[in-house]
Amino acid sequence: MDYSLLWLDWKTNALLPEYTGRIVGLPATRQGKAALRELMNGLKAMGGEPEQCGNRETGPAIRLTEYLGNDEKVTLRRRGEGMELIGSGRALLYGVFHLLRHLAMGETYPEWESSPAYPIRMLDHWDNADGSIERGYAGRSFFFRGGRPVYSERIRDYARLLTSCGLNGCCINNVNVHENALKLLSGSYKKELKRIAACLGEYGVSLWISVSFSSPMELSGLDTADPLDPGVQQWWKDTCLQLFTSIPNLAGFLVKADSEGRPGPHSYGRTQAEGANMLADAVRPFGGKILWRCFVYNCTQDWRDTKTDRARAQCDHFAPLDGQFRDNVILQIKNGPVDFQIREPVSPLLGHLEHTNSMVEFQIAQEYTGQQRHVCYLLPMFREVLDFRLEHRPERDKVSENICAVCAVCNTGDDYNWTGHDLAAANLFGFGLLSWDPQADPAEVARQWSILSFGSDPAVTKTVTDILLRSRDVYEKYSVPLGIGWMCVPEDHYGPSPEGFEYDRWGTYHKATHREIGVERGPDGTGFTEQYTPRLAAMYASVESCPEELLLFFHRLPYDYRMKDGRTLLQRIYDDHFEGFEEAQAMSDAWDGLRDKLEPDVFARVQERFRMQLHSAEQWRDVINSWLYRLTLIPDEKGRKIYL
Ligand code: GCV
Repeated sequence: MDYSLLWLDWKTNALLPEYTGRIVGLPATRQGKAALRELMNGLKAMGGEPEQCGNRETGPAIRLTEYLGNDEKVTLRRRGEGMELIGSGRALLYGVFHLLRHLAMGETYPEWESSPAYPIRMLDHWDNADGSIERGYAGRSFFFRGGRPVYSERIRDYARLLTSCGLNGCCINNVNVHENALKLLSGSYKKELKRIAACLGEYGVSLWISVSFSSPMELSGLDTADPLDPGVQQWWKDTCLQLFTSIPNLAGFLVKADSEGRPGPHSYGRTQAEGANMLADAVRPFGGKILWRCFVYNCTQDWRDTKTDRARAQCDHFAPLDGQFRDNVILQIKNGPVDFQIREPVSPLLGHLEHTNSMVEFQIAQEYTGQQRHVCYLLPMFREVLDFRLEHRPERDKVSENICAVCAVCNTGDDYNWTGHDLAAANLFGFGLLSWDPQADPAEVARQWSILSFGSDPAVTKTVTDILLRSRDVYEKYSVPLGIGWMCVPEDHYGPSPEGFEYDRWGTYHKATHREIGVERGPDGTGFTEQYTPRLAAMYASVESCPEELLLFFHRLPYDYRMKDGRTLLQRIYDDHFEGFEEAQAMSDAWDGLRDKLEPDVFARVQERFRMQLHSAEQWRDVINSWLYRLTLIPDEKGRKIYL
């Protein structure tokens, strides 16, 4: 096998309790059977010798009790001296993986009664038909090769990984749908898709595909894709009939429309709701859903235009449409108002949709957070977003209570370790657990992941957990300061380039001069703060009450502005950059201390990533500090070396 099994390796020193020696119960469904197989194989991998006893219960055992249906609620409870797992086939899968995880960590009776917080918990792949991955940092696609989808055993193991951490959906192709990926709709790859869907389905994972809004033109030569055109509507209905009837596990479509050059309803003078609803009507007979992205903004802005603010765009476009979307449309909203930066406020749009389904889109592909060469554990950020109180509706105030689904742009590829950086797999595992339970504790998730991935040596667990939990703050310190965003190299988005985006069309400006930096987003500026409810709007609008980590997201300030601890803004930025690099060095040293405690190849792979991270962190420190020093001519109070 040319890939690892990540946390499903089950190599552990755990002492298995007696009841794990007998398995009772004969699940009838494909998913139930998969659960039984996983249980047997998992226990064997842990050194057990489980015996399958049919339905005979002759002593302490694990009993699998399967209910018919598709419900995801799972119960694990003590039964005499043994355990019982109760649920539908797919719920048994979750139960089995939960049990195995906890046995592997040495827990004897991991009782659990749980339902996932959301019915849709999925990963979005940005895989292209040619096998490349947009913003992919872990090799090439394992879904596509040479222009078409391909089935492989790896997809089965991928489905196992997803289910084992609670995920149940996967969109296999890029939201930017080009070339052969267009044909996923047309039936050309029906056989391949069917095979992939069946494989995912055995593990309770639904297949989704991204489609282009102008498919009727691109695939069939229609002269319009206008959503109100009866010919277009019929085209989508016919296409969906073909597709959904041949692929039973297809859940629906993900659509990026009117975004970054992609076609959409705006080209025909129609609203986003009219566009989404037309597709929703076409998939409805098959129980399908439309995930409609809200990443709609002007990406051809002139940097001299001081009126337009990209942060405002999503609310401006979608908030007025609340209530106009069909009930099988879910608006997919990036966690922040701009684009997956290391620090952004929560997207205000998440609060505005009272009568429309919405979901949060996170990104575990670390596009702006170190590209899986830097360690950056994102669960603390995701928890902050899910816990954020929007203050729109007291009864369901938090983001986590306002949404009906979650997804993350995926960080996997065909690298041996799936995620490029071994430690980046913690984001995949953690996102799964968090999507099941938005209250999951990032520290506990990190601890579990570390034990399951690297074994139970407490020194390893402590070091790995510490590194993960510090990593986001460290990355933030040496990279882009105080919420200002961007400052990375255009195109590949890796490494520092403080003015790289400044005179370009993307609307991501900081407008730094020798006196001040930042865009004013309060009522006297772009008015973005007004998209929040009044208390939050006032909090962000005032420099005094704005959270300091977001200061330069919301405000334009002089470099001698005094922070709460008395330092100037500029000194804070200098300090963060020096400290951030030193802390990255400390994380790398901590990893070096594990040399004798880990498998040599794992140790070496991560050590190599730390080498890349330190090189890049040093660049970030020096480029940002030098740039600001040259701009302001204000020296570092501590007299440290700033390169010129
Ligand atoms: C898939 C950013 C990325 C693009 C990505 C886009 C999106 O602009 O750089 O690669 O396209 O977001 O989320 O649609």
